[in-house]
Amino acid sequence: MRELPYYSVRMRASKSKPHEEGGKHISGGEQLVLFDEIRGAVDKLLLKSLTHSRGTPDFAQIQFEIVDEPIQVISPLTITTHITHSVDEGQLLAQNLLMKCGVPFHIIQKAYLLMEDHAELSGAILIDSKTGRRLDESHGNGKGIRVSRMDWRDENFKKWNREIAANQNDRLKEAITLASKVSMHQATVAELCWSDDPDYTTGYVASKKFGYQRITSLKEYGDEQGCRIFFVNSSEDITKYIDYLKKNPVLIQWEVNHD
Ligand code: WAQ
Ligand code: MG
Ligand code: MG
Ligand code: MG
Repeated sequence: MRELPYYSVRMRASKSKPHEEGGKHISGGEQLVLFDEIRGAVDKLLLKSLTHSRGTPDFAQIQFEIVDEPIQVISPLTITTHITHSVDEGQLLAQNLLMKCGVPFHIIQKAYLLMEDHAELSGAILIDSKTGRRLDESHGNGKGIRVSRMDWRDENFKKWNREIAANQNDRLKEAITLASKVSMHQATVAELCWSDDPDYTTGYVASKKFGYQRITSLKEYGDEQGCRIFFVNSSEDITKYIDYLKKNPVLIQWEVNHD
């Protein structure tokens, strides 16, 4: 039996100028869908770009392309939610989790400094978990690496959601999808993330070992400074790693008896 081909559909939207000319990042999105679903995916991404809490875009690009590589099907990371009552409490917890994953405290501090110096990112910063050196700058436009070609089929996500999360939310789906793809790779030590959307304060630390650890307050409401950092084992081939993040197609699938 021949499997149907999948298509990668991607969107990026910015304000005042395109990203590469220094415009403000508004929104991005990626989906992996079948041919008959391209129109729906484009529609959904267009709506996402036009109705965003970071502002109205002046530039947007939506594109699709066929994916030739075989699709890898993986399980979602396990999810744990920590209700925290202040940003200080949330941040302390995030840092403790990163240390449990093996990222030393002084590297975490370096990462926060790097992040503050690069406020206008549309992708993820890659940081060497042993030296704190940034690893992605010579790859791409300096705006971070955008992970792409991953998705979680709605039906399966809804099933997972009903039984595990009870939080019907596209953002959660997108974040776990990305975190599961990223964690899967042996070069990833841990990921730290919170949204750059001013109306969303929940973020997470993700890793193979501890799964997707949600933390409800990683920044103040109204703050437009987001974060996405991958702590990386740099003894792995970084060019290949970045290629995996951008190009390898991954679908998330949850099986009831498989965890
Ligand atoms: N690849 C790499 N980096 C990305 C990607 C991607 N596909 N998408 C977003 N980023 C980076 C980019 O720098 C953004 O500014 C930053 O992450 C935040 O993106 O309830 O919504 O899409 O469990 O605003 C996590 C918690 C929400 C969800 C994360 O991030 C939950 C979120 P956003
Ligand atoms: Mg997103
Ligand atoms: Mg894609
Ligand atoms: Mg955002």
